[in-house]
Amino acid sequence: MFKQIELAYDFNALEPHVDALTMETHYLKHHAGYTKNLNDAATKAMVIDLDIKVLLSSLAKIEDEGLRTAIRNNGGGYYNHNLYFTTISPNGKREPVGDLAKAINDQLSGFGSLKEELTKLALGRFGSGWAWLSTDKQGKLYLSSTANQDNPLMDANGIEPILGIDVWEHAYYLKHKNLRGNYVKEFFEVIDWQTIEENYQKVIKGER
Ligand code: MN3
Repeated sequence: MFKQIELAYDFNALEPHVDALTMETHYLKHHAGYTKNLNDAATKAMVIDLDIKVLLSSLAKIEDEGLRTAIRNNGGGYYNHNLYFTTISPNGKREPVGDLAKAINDQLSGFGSLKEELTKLALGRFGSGWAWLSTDKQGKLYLSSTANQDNPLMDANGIEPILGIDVWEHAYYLKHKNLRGNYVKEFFEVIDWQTIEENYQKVIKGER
């Protein structure tokens, strides 16, 4: 069984940057839905006991096309939101820390430039999708965006996301309507870079 992560904060804890109704709907409806649908499809495909990362990086092994698509969409939705909801918090570090901060400075010309590039990817994604900061096991950073609930794990090339910005309209429409740029700007105000540094360490130490 795949289990939705528990939130470490209340739905209203990220106000005024992310509103309580968006948080509640996103977690209790969208994320819970992906989780349930993943469990249903993974049970039928007999992959319910696999690690989610292994499952997402080996989708081609699922022979039934309908189940493969269901697991890609809902497994992506499950994993992506487990990451999303843990990388935001009401009182986290608002700037990169530790080895990740150094890597961002060395490889991506610093935090300002990272923010700019990620924002560009988030706003440039047509329709629904995600913008990602990822790393490989050597600590090399990558910026990318994907459509739908796809993510960098699905490329099966050893690159793992450590931060994802959800740009589906359900992530911002209740508060920001069509203004995705306002949402992305506010989202940076609730990112917890301590958690993302921990994600980075887990990948380079092979613990994820
Ligand atoms: Mn979402």
